[in-house]
Formats: sequence, structure tokens, C-alpha cells
Amino acid sequence: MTAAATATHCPYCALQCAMTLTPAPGADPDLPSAPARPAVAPRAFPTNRGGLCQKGWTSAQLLDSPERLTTPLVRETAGGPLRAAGWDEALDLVARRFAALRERRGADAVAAFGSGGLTNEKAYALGKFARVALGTSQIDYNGRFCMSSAAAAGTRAFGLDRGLPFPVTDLDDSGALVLVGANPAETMPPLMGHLDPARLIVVDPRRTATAQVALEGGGLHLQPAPGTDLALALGLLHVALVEGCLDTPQRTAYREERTVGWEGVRQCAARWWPERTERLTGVAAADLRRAAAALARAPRAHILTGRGAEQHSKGVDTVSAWIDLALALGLPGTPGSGYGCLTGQGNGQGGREHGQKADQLPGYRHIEDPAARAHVAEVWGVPAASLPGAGRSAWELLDALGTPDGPAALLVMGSNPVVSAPRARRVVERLRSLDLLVVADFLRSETAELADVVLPVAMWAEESGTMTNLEGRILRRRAVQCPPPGVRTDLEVLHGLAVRLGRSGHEFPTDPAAVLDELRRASAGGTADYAGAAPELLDAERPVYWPVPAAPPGAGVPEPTGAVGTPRLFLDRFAHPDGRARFLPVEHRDAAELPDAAHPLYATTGRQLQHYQSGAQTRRVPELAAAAPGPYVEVHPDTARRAGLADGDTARVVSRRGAVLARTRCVAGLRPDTVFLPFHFPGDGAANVLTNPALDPVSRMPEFKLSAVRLERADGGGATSPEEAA
Ligand SMILES: Nc1nc2c(c(=O)[nH]1)N[C@H]1C(S)=C(S)[C@@H](COP(=O)(O)OP(=O)(O)OC[C@H]3O[C@@H](n4cnc5c(=O)[nH]c(N)nc54)[C@H](O)[C@@H]3O)O[C@H]1N2
Ligand SMILES: Nc1nc2c(c(=O)[nH]1)N[C@H]1C(S)=C(S)[C@@H](COP(=O)(O)OP(=O)(O)OC[C@H]3O[C@@H](n4cnc5c(=O)[nH]c(N)nc54)[C@H](O)[C@@H]3O)O[C@H]1N2
Ligand code: SF4
Ligand SMILES: [Mo]
Repeated sequence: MTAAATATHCPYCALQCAMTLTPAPGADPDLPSAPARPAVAPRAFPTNRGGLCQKGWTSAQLLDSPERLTTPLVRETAGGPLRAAGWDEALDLVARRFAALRERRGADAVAAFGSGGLTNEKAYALGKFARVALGTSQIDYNGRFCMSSAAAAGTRAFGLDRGLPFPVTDLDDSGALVLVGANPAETMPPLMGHLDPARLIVVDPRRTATAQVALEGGGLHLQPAPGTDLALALGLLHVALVEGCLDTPQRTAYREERTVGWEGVRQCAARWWPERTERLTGVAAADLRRAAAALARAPRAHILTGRGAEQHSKGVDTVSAWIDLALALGLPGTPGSGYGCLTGQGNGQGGREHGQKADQLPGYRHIEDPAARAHVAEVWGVPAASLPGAGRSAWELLDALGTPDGPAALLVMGSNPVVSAPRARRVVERLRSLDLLVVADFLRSETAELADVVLPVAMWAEESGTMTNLEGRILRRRAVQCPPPGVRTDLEVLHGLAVRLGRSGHEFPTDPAAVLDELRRASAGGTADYAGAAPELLDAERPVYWPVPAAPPGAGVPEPTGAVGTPRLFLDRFAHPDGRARFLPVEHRDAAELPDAAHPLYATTGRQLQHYQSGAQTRRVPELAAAAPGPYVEVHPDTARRAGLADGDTARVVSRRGAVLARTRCVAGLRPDTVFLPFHFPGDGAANVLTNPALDPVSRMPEFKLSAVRLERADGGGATSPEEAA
């Protein structure tokens, strides 16, 4: 068989850059063989336009990494080593222990934790596995840590949540584009090709690579204190209001015809005059006026939020404030303008639609809705009454593990919470207290290291399926080679366990095509309707955007070109029953913890270009590890000096929950009251040792982006004294 170039997409982030993979010479794509490394080449596609970032270019290097798992691992005794085991032994053991716990303690004694990195098929299968094979309500996923605040705010305003309700290419012609707490120059580099630097308004406490692009190109950088974006949005709205920008006939008509609730929001904004906004946020009143004018004068404009605005205990209200501003300007649902959230993980979008969320059934249906339960139960062939109700959110689930009321066993598929969950030491303690921790992964992640059973699974280039990118476009992931011997797919793992738990094999197919077929039926009629996402359309690389209802009977073959489904949402109506968007009055409130004498600085966290998430994958790619070798803390030079730290020194960063060691990186573009740590590193340098699991009351998102810390020298000398830092 000749090695053909296969069209697929990058395994990492939600931009899902298009690439081709060409099998290694001699590799037979249809026969299992030793792990092999195909060649990566970028592919023309509207989102990445032939670009890839460094992670994408190096993504194939893990496929034949010596660190890949190729045999199940089992730990016989607590504290003992993991030893190689056969598949039957490992799956029998897991199923036996799950069943015994269920017998003894009820179905909720077993929990599952999924991922926005899983294909639509796997996310769907995992949600079904939990509700049908385990019968548990205890399932949630890492997307809770990602876009849940924007999702909740979007649903509340528009009646529907899709990251970008328009194609990425719409951004090309934007006349003013506000990026609130997003750093795409590092987190989605090819996206930068769609953003005109002169029209950018970047809102970030740091002068990020993205802010730098804006400043050098004639755009703006607003540098608020962490946790003050809500007030900033109201401050911008205030300026637009008093300067009369909102009184144009077009905007007035938009508010009257397409929205409800403006008066309440107008009153909220009235209280945030520029000087008051400046006092709280630190953004100069003059900058506020410039930004408001640029935004209000642009004929077409966009407001996009990222994790910087969202990962707070008031993340939902913060996003609502920015949506209020967007609605006041008449942007959502207007061609060429809009509000959107930059979804993060490869399948961050699809992963939040098909039922691995604690309160959700496929098609973005609510698990407590009787009609939704009836529909999905029928597709699954089970009584609706047998489906459990809503379970705990991700942090609450992790926090409850091993407690008298919490689950005693956990299956993790596609996440590394030891590094990525907040208050990491507590998470480790909870995972250790479990009767049984099962991790499906292709690498020995820090979470796999704690497991009683590790199941080695196939990687992206070895399986097919679908992913939904940040625009809601459903894409084909294609297999280019077989998994190495000894490795199974996630779908095979779920099938193997379900059968051992007494379900019939055909309920849990291992063929992704069969799962997609079932997913389309289960999602039909739901908010995220995939019924019309026919394999032929996806195979032909047709642009398919959800909602994509089934074609009516007799509709014939769709036009041979053009988009299928809904590339642009809300053009005629919003998804609430009355078709109108909702303004939501929101108020600033403090973060769950604020700096004090003992912890005088804000610490915020985020990403750097070379590493992906917990770093489980990218820390194992030599080129990436060499470019970004370890934990660091960005500190303003004055702040560093006061702590007795010079550039390159090892700093101890201390919060109320713990301390980490990180190399000091002095950066003048940072606010002096704020430090920044990437969360990609484990152990002594794990930023999440510091973070606060205070949750947003609506989305249950933890406050990753704000904790109070102090800086010390690692050798104990020269600690910041509270007076100096004040
Ligand atoms: N290189 C890389 N790329 C990735 C990922 C990765 O791990 N590495 N992960 C993917 C995923 S899952 C996601 S969710 C996206 C995330 O993409 P982004 O949202 O762009 O990433 P972050 O670095 O988490 O946060 C963005 C910015 O928020 C700023 N920030 C911190 N606190 C605040 C605040 O209070 N207000 C404001 N306005 N800004 C604040 C930080 O300084 C940071 O520059 O990236 C995706 N792409
Ligand atoms: N402090 C701080 N913490 C954060 C954030 C932050 O900004 N600051 N951001 C949060 C965000 S936005 C996110 S999305 C989370 C993500 O954090 P995690 O959920 O930990 O995500 P990953 O590091 O991608 O972990 C994925 C794991 O699953 C494995 N894996 C990848 N694909 C598959 C698959 O298809 N099947 C299986 N079985 N395994 C697979 C990988 O090898 C890896 O070990 O981190 C959150 N944590
Ligand atoms: S931007 Fe995201 S999808 Fe594109 S190559 Fe980089 S990691 Fe992959
Ligand atoms: Mo994310």
C-alpha cells in the first residue's frame, strides 16, 4: 500500500488547524506495527490558512515517543509499583471493582471525568457509559474549567451557547475587535492572521505578545487589575452612553426590536463613570474614552472573551457585562459584527454538547428536562426513569472523592487534574483516598502515576472521528496509521467495560461511524442538533456548522457547494422563545480572596506558546521542552527588587494554599501588583498548588485567574515585607 497524504487536523487547540499527515515510509496504515511517525504538513483551510504553531508542527513526535504506553498497568497494593498486565486482566479488575462498589454503595459510588479533548463520538460514548453502564450521576469534565462561564452567560443572553456564532473569517473585516483576557498570539497563533493590529483593543493585565502586536500596529492595550473586567465593561458602556454613541437610529431600533432588559443595564452602567472605573481597574479614564470611541465608531465590531475574563468566581457576570456592551452597540446577530468566546480545547465546543457534563444529555439537552430524558432514553433503549439526574461539577466532584458521601472510584479519560485542577494538593489527596482510580491515557501523566489501573489508548492520528472547532464547524479527524500493538481506542475501552458490566455490546459500538450515527439521532431536535451532519458531507470537507437539523424527507441532495447548517447564528432571531436577546444587569463584586498584608500581590495563571495545558504531552516533545523548559513567574522588575529577586533567581511564590518554586522572569510590561505563572508544570512548580477553588455560583468555574500571593527568595532571604509591597 502506498503512503497517501491524509487530510486531518491538529490534535491540540480549538482552532483545529488543518494539516496533512503522510505515513512514514514502509508503514502500512492498515496493519498494526511498531509506533511510527508520519510527516506533518500544514493544509490550506479558512481558519489557519496554511499556518500551524510550533505545537502543531511537532504534534506527530509523540506518536512514536518511547514514553507511549503500550500495555495496561495495574497496581496490586496501595503504594506498590504499577506492573504490566493483560487487557482482560485489567478490564475484568476494573469492572469487578466498579460493580462491587455499586452493589455496596449505590451507583453514585463510581464517577467519570471526561475531556474537551475527546472526539464528539468519545464524549458522547463516555456520557452514555456513565448514565447507562454505570448508572451514575457523577460525571463531569475538564471543560468545566475552561469555557463554562462563557457558555452560561451566552445561554442566558442568547438562549444558546456556541463559542463563535460566526466563522473566524468574519473577523478579517472587523473595524474594532476587543479581546478580553485572551492571548491568541500564544494560544492560537494562526488566528492572529485574521486580526488587524490597528483595530485591536487588548484587555490584559500583562503586555502579552498579543498586546504587543496591538501596540506596535496602532491598536490599544488596556491593563486592568485582575478580576476587574466586569467594571471595565460597564465603564466602557458608560462612556458610550454619555457620549451619545448609543442613540443612533440603528442602535435604538436594534435594542427595541431585538432585545429586552436594556433599562436595568443602562442604570448599572450609569454608576461607572470613567474616574470611578479608573480607580477600581487601574485603566486611565483617557484610555477608556479612546477604547469606547474606537468601538462605538466602527461600522463593524467584535467583542471576544478568553479565559482571562472568564476564570473567576464572577466569570459569568463578567461575560454578561461584555455581552451587555455588545448588545448596547447592536453587535450580536448583525452580519459582520458579534460577540464570541474563544473556545479552548481541540473539541472544547463539541465536548460541551454531547452529555459528558454533569447536567447534560446529548444535543445540549438538560438532564432534568422530562422531554429530553424521554428522547434520549428512547435512542438508548432504556427507561427514562433509569437515567440519573444531575451530578456534581468538576471541582465539587474532585473535592468529594473518597469522602463518606462522595464517589469511591473514578475513571479519567482525557484529563490530568493532578496538574490542571485548582488547589492541586487537595486533588492529589482526594485521588489517593479512592478505592480505585482508573486512567485511560497514552502517556504516564501525573494523574496516571496515581492510578490503580492505567489503560493505554490510541492517539489522534490512529483513530477517526469528528471534532467541532471554535466556530461550531464539525470536522473530520482521520486515522493515518494503526495504533501500536497492545493499545486500544477509548471506544474499545468503554465497550470492554460496558460488556463486563452486563450491557450488550451493540449498545457501545467501537466503530466511530456507528457512534456518530447514534449521536446524530440522540442530538436531533436538541439545541446542538447534529442530525444533518452526514458522513458524506464531512468526508467531502463540506463546511458543516451546527445546528444542522436533518434534511426534510424528499429534500434531495444538498447543493454541491457552500455551507451546510448554520454558519451564522442569530441573524433573524435569538434562541429564546420570543426571539430576543436578554440584557442582564450585573454588578462588580470582589474576587473570593484579595491581597492582604501576608499575601500582597495578585497571582494570575495561563499559557505559554510551547506547552499545552497540564503539559503532559508537550513536556515530552524535546523541541518544545527545550524552548520552554520549566516553571517561571513573571514579575515586574520593581516588585522583584523589593522581594530581593533578580531575573533568573528561583522565587518561592506563596498563597494561602501552598507554595511553589519558579524562576523569576522580570518583565516591565506587567502591572507591579500582579505576577503571572504558566500552569503547564507539575510538582514543586505547579501553579495550581496556589490557585483558589472558589466557584462561580452559576457555572461552577474555579477562580484560576486570581489568588493572593507573596514572593520570597527560595533561599529564605529578602522576603517582600508587607509595608514595602503596599
Ligand atoms: N499554547 C497553548 N495554547 C492553547 C492552550 C495551551 O494550553 N497552550 N490551551 C487551549 C485552551 S484549552 C484554552 S482554554 C485556550 C485559552 O486561551 P487564552 O484565554 O488566550 O489563554 P490564557 O493564557 O489562559 O489567558 C489569557 C490571558 O488572560 C490574562 N488574564 C489573567 N487574568 C486576567 C483578568 O483578570 N482579566 C483579563 N482581562 N485578563 C486576564 C492572562 O494574562 C493571559 O494573557 O488556549 C488554547 N490554546
Ligand atoms: N491555573 C490554571 N489552571 C487551569 C487553567 C488555567 O488557565 N490556569 N486552564 C484550565 C483549562 S481552560 C483547561 S481546558 C484545563 C485542561 O487541563 P487537562 O484537563 O489536564 O488537559 P490536558 O493537559 O490536555 O490533559 C489531557 C490528558 O489526557 C490525555 N489525552 C489527550 N487526548 C486524549 C484522548 O483522546 N483520550 C484519552 N484517554 N486521553 C487523552 C493527555 O495525554 C493528557 O494526559 O486546565 C485548566 N486548568
Ligand atoms: S494553533 Fe492550535 S490547532 Fe493550530 S497548530 Fe497550534 S495548537 Fe494546533
Ligand atoms: Mo481550556
